[in-house]
Amino acid sequence: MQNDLSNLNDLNDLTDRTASVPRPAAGRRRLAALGVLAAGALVLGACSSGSSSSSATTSGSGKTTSTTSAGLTVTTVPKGTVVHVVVGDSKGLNGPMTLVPTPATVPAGNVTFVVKNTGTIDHEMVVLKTDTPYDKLPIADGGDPPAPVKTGADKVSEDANIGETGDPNLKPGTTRTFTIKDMKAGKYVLVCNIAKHYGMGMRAAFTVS
Ligand SMILES: [Cu+2]
Repeated sequence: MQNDLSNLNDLNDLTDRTASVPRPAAGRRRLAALGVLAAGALVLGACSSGSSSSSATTSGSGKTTSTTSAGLTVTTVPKGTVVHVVVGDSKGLNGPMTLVPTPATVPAGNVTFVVKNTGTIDHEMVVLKTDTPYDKLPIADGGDPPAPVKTGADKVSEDANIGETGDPNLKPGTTRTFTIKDMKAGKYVLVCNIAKHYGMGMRAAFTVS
């Protein structure tokens, strides 16, 4: 194989070329898909998901390590901005919970969220596109997926969900990464929408400038 995949530029070069080939060989297609997953920066027609986010296991620094079909290990840093989000608690449902993004304001474009659960119970992180202040979202939903309920509401609506850590929830001590492509300038709210967690403090303002 002529291509050296030891750095991001080469991987992107290969991905770009592959994307322009009408019917790439299976191996190359898989390689291209890996590139998209790793870089979180390209959209190929082959993507069947309607979601704008992708996920991969990372080291916690935003770097993604993938092993190609050729057996090469490729470490890439996603294009765009990396936001580290720490979700946590110290007493589960018996104490306050926190969700802290750093930085809380980023430039428009691709944004990779590296979410680490430093708490004692499962958490998640959901990005909502809303102008409502982060601590004023109505707790009017319940169930999974969340839906409006007349009594026993313990979640906020996820109608404005544009990206999330997804299933399963993050176990204590684990980290998960996902990228939202082409985030537009505006106001967002980051929440953990596991039952009761939003109300117990797992919410933060997030701005794209
Ligand atoms: Cu939580």
